[in-house]
Amino acid sequence: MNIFKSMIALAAVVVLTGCADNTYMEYKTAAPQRSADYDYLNDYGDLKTYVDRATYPTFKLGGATNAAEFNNLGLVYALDVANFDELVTGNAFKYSSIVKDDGTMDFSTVQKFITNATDAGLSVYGHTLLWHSQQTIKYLNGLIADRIPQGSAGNEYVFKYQFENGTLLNGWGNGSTKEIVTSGSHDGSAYMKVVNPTVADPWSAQLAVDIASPLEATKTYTLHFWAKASAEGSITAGFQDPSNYAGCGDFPVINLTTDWKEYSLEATVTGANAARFLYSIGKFAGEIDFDGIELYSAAAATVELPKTVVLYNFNDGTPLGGWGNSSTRTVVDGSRDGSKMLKFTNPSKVNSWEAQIAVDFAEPLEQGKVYYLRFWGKASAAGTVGAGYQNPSNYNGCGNYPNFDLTTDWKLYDLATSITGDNAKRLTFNLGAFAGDIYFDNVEIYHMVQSNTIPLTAEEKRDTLTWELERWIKGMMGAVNGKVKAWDLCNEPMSDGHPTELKSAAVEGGDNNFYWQDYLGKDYVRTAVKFARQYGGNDLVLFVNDYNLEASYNNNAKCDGLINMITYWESDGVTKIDGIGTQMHVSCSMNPEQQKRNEDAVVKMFQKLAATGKLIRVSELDMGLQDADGNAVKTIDVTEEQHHAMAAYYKFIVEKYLSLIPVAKQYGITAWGVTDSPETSFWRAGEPIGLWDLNYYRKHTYAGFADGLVGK
Ligand SMILES: [Ca+2]
Ligand SMILES: [Ca+2]
Repeated sequence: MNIFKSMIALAAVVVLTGCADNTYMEYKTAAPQRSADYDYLNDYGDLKTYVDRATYPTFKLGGATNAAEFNNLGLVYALDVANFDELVTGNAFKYSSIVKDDGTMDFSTVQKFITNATDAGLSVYGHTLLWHSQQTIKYLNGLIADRIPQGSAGNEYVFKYQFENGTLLNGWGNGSTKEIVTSGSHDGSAYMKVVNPTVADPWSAQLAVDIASPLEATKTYTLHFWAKASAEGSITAGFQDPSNYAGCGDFPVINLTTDWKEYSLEATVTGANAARFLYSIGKFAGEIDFDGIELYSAAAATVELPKTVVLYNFNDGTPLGGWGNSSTRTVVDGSRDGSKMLKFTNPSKVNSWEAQIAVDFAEPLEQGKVYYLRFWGKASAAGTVGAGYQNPSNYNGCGNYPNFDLTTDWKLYDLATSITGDNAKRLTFNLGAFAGDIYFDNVEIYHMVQSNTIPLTAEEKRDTLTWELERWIKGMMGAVNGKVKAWDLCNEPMSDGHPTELKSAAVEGGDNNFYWQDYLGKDYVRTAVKFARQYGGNDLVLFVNDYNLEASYNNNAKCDGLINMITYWESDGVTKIDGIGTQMHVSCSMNPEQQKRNEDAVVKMFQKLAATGKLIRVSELDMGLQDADGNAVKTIDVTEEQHHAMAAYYKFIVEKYLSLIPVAKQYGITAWGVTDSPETSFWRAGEPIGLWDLNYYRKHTYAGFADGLVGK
């Protein structure tokens, strides 16, 4: 049967009958077109009926679903309601599903879903509050974008007319006249007197200033002037393209009064050749006096920011070069921040240049420019030493820093000098006059650059994103209004390559990822727990959820890493994480040795998780199939034998969960692959991950899952 046609037929049935339960009844069993090998599935009940409620009272059978499909109240809804205790949505609760590019939050799908699920007697699990994927990157990056400096660097004037030197504006039309009056302006100074004898069209009498180069399109300019008129009335002002007389932006209408009045108006340039400024005064008959006419724009403010030329923290164990008097330069532990540092040892006092540390650059420093030398230093005794730049080809000095005093305590030095010679490609510390040990760390050369923007400091980014995390969690908790009690507080924190560490952009990358922990630090989960309980109540059940905890290839290293990280998060005595979610996107291997390793690692994981004493949830159980060579097998290629192997692995996993996790700590198991994955899916495309096939007919895996629940 053509799957596409069958899906169309299915959709039609749902729409026509409008009764989801009846529709679902037809599809809950073995497919009619399949062999008799599937007939036994007709005898199975709905999946959740296999949970032994007396023995496992807290166990919830969960299912992942698509909120929009569920909200259609059709077949998916009927299947979910019949088979599961609790639902989790694949995407609807995720940050990028709710937070728009402008930061507004839309919880309508979430709220509709919660209403439909709870009305049907199901609970809803929240997935997820804190993650690196499916984040609204544009909005988040905007929050921590560079700041524009406050204020302005002053005004950039296009023209100024004070009329003290006798220069008038140009002008024409309607017999209008203009002249300088040498005193009597608002400040007693000279001004321009304009007379328009009769009322005419506004543009028939004009005052003009032609501008040498056109004003910048889209830029806003300020027109400032004083004016006084013989009667109240109005005139206009604006920009024009003198080649075609097209308007290029107008100022607001100018209402004249009979007293001197100061005007300050803004207009934005709209055309490419705004090379003329105009007052259009034709509508006003009478005398207008002008003074102090200025057109200007605000110049962008700039700031000076340090720019690093080189920075050595010695944490990779590499020392700096140098020579002389049997002095040594080694990297040792014990810097002021606990990191590695450079240790310089000079056995005896000699001339300052006879024992040196040297740093060579690829490019010479710029002659005439000021370079700063900043470092932490301390020494085995007090003393005075120096540093400076050198041309390494002829050893000529190119600028010396002031000598600096060493002390036996750490001190931050920040010295300045100009480069006074060419080919300044070497920095030397001139240390011969000091006998003993000198320690250096974070040796940095920098210079100052002008910038129109200011990067946020790490602290500002942390504060901003903490604010956003609070806004997001508060918004979500408000939207679910107490109806979602259990949450993936944090999803997938641990690095695969470094399973004892958190993920970070530097290691994991991904243009579409946003690693909150990179900005908020390791304690970001503590912060999120605090907000979740503050806005969602202390009775929330909060999980940290991750994948590959059952991985055999690294002996469950990620499981260990996650457990240790949770121990760290809780070590503040305040943070409480109630449970651990293990996703279990597993694969069943047709290689018996590999499958044995898979199963052993699943057992080990459950044992490790059980030992934490936390609630344990299998949060996203689905299963692919690997052939004996380790290649993923597509659904269309799966043999009956392989289907049965998958069913057996499902049974194994469910049984091990029930037997290894203490009953009181069994939150439950959620099936992520309810149906097989379509070829077009982003998730395990075309793979046989489901308990149902794509036509919603039960598979052998359904029986395996059910048999595991009852321990059959
Ligand atoms: Ca004046
Ligand atoms: Ca260091």
